[in-house]
Amino acid sequence: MRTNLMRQLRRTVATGAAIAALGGIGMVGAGSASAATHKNGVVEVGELGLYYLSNYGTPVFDLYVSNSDFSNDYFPGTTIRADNNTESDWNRDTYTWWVCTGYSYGGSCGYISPGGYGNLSSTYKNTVSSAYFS
Ligand SMILES: [Ca+2]
Ligand SMILES: [Ca+2]
Repeated sequence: MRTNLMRQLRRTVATGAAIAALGGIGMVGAGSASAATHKNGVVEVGELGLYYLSNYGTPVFDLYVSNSDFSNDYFPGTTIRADNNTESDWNRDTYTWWVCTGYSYGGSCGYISPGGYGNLSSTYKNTVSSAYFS
């Protein structure tokens, strides 16, 4: 499993490349310097989105790095807890993400392939408490 530090380095490299590419066509704007922003309620490239409701019903808990414990997390901009409270997913990353029913990647774990999305199966619906990419 890759570490979150490696992940941060990867993000830095990717951001630089994106800025260079945009610079060539004159589209560098105020927003272009920020890549995927962890836990801002928007599922961006490089993130896993876990939705409060089935069929991608918002709010959505968006993760860019692994999170071993959802118990201190809320859906961004809300007071709704993310722990044991998600029903559908979208993996907008190039890595495989695993969701687990226990903290620290314990319990049952199931994977979501890069680009994968769907409603969580009965095992994972409203039971996910941690998630990691690998
Ligand atoms: Ca985001
Ligand atoms: Ca957490």
